[in-house]
Amino acid sequence: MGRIKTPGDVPAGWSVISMDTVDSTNTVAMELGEKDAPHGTVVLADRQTKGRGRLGREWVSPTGNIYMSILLRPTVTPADAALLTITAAVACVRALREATGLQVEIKWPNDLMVSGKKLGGILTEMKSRGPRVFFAVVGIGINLNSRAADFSPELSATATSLRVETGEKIPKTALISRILSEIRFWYDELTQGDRDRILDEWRRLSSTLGRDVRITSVNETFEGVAETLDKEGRLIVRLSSGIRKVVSAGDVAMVR
Ligand code: BT5
Repeated sequence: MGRIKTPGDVPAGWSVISMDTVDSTNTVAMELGEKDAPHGTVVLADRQTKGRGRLGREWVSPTGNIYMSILLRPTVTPADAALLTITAAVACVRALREATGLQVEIKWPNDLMVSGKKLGGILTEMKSRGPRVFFAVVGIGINLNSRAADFSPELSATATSLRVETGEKIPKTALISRILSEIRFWYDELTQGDRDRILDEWRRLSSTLGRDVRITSVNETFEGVAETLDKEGRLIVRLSSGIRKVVSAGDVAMVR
């Protein structure tokens, strides 16, 4: 499986498996989940050959950025699992803001944005057993050291990196430790603490709420105002007719 190294600071009881090249850290972590690897196993890679986004999309994964997946054995129901993405987004944005001072924001449901461009994304996958989540994998990709010229012409209009935004090369290990400790804190809040605190923090860190948005889901596209996030992590959108729609999956584009 490649060399194993531990970044400076990993939350107590968690462990890190670090590899040079993998197809996808999410795929590796899902396989480890099937093999009874413990809660808190973190899979890190320098690059991915088949990095994945949602709905079979590609996550472009050259060397120098963060690709990491965390295996969790949560005591939540599958219906609550959308909150894992919400929780991870809060953790990542807090860590990124603290580390860089950049105004990183969350675009519902899983985008980490800065200056209106995509800095990173989260992909949560899970395996259920009966009414429970047997395990979940939270995958995080963050563009750290890509330069503007490294992005394909297609991505350069929509993607950015910490290096592009700050003009500096960003050390990876310290940032990973910071993200992991935030994830641990907010994950404990989700499973044992106050969920409203996570939702409030998400609302505070989001660029989506209060905006005119266009929602594209598997079977429809519509526009409205993104009003709030509900307790299950769904987006509530008010149409011009006044009707409110509850969106549990889809893509958001800012209209104005
Ligand atoms: C995501 O999907 O944003 C989830 C990305 C999760 C990636 C991590 S890396 C570690 C772990 N292992 C994996 O295999 N995946 C996770 P989605 O919202 O569907 O966005 C995908 C879209 O983002 C693509 O269709 C492109 O338009 C764009 N994109 C692809 N690569 C990008 C990049 N490096 N930076 C910015 N945008 C990118």
